[in-house]
Amino acid sequence: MKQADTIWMNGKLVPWNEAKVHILTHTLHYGNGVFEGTRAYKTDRGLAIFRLRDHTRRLLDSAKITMIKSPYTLEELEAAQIELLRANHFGSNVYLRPLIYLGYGVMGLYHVNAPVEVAIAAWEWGSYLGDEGLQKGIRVKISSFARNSVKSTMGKAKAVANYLNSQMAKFEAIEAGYEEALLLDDEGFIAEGSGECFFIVRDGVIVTPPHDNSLESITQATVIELAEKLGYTVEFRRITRDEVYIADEAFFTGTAAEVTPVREVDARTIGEGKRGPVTERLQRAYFDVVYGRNEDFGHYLTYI
Ligand code: PPE
Repeated sequence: MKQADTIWMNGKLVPWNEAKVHILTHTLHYGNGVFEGTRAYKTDRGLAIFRLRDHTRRLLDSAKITMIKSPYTLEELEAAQIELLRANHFGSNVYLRPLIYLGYGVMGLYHVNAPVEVAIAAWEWGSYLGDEGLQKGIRVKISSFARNSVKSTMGKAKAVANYLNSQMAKFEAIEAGYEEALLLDDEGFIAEGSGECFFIVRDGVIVTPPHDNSLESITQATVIELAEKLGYTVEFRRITRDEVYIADEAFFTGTAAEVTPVREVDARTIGEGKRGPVTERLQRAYFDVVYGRNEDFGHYLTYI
């Protein structure tokens, strides 16, 4: 992560190194906070935030789900993100991380009296799973951890606490020599990656699991929209691990991961063991959109 000049905290731009919290910050102890991950790309017309409105809306939806009252409106939060990018002089693509959290002042689990704080950081961030991963595909392990069950957590919220599950799965996969984890739900069907949505391609049909146990991914929605425009059939249905093993292609999507091909899952080579043709087409189409090269999708970009 490359340090920037300032971070937006509760309405003010503060120097990067001074964006601090008290040790009794409620979220730090009990995990109720919500965040977003949004990218801004260096287009030919300057820096542009991809799907700012959708990410900001999901941030507020996450807060609603976890009973946190945002002190800022959708419009104010959007303006803050734009202000932050204008104030910092970024030389390359940027990742934005808004966080609504419970601050210092109340201890104990009953959280509604804790002060609500908002911070937005932005930094230059390259490819999430490596440049080589984007081109050649990555090796993935199905996790021994089931994805957070809907019986006890709320996966539609991009909530801080949901990421302990992701973190443990990621650690396990890396420790085992893989690059990313793929989590099953508590019934054994594919849920999502530790921080990505998952797709397979079989006989030219693109398949992705429904959102029963996963985040409603904005990148997934974009890729589906692109795939349908390109004439592909897209199915939203459950996928089992053995179907993944025999898929022609597989890939992850996410704001950070963008469109990352998967070349191996649990020592089974997927397709030809490299980025497949459908994945490559979708990946190219995705980059055309985020870099402002596809006018049909211009409405998804907020130029700074
Ligand atoms: N599932 C999970 C669990 C998830 O965290 C993400 C994003 C997605 C799906 C894809 O959602 P979307 O970005 O709307 O397409 N993960 C973020 C966190 C990455 C991180 O390590 O931090 C991201 O991609 O920004």
